[in-house]
Amino acid sequence: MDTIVLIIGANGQVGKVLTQTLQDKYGKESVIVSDIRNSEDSDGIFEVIDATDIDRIKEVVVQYKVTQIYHLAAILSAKGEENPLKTWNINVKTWLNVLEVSRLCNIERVFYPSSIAVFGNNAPRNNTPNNAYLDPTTVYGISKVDGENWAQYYHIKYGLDVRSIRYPGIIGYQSLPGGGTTDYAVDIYHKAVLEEDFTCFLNEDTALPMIFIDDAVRATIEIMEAPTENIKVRTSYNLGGISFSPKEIASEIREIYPEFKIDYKPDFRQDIAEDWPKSIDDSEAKMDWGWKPKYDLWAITETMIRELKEQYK
Ligand code: AKB
Repeated sequence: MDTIVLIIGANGQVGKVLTQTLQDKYGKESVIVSDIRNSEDSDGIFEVIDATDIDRIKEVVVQYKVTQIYHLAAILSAKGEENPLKTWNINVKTWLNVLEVSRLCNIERVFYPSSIAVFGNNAPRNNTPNNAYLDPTTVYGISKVDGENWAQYYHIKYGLDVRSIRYPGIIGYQSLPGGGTTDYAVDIYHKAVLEEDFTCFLNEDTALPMIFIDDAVRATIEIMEAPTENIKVRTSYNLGGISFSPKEIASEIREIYPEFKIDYKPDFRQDIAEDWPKSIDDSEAKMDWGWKPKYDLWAITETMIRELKEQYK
């Protein structure tokens, strides 16, 4: 059977790059791109889907004979705290709808993005293992723990082939992330290239796990392509890239922009970051499906600055 992919929540930071990569891989006619709002720069088949509406998801799946779903729609950690009940409702309901449609329509493979936000105060902060205790302190984190467990439930009970990664903060130049605690690590490059000062909402020493967008998208496709027997964790896999603090990223940026200035005004996102891991142990992803990150902080910095300079020209 030919692979027909549906991407839900495709207008976001991961969705944009994943769409392009999957279109290159399978052809534009085999990738159904969707989001709650139309996308002006969408190239290919686009369907508006409000993923809280299960009938609408089913309609598109049946119409295009979809075989794989990537469910990317979610409200992130910082934005989620503004309206916890709405965040819970959207994050959990959309995911349950995707799982149910996948079960009813015999979808072959489903992707679920989890996050380092699943960890809380009772997990080791350094090199946090895959099976560490999960007691998140944001509604986003709680919804992701819940989503991971539902993924495993559908796998055990119905044999649905759901695969999931816990993304660290993702750094990319293609779009601005919205509503996350790790967003500063994208904004900072924009300010540097515009030769403006940057005010960071985290303290200078707050280290968090991060990953470059190319690595994040490659990991997503690699886990989806891995042989079924290699996927041993059916909740979610830790995914490591690198780990750095605002002070460290600023110092890398100064290698290119020596005049770059940063100051620190921590807000409520500092509390969120303090409950998250500083670094991640992703040995299970490495062992089970061969995960290997490519970008270190210097490679990210060089690429971000080169690409953003082009964009701002
Ligand atoms: C966020 O900061 O909320 C996200 C995440 C780590 O899941 N980038």
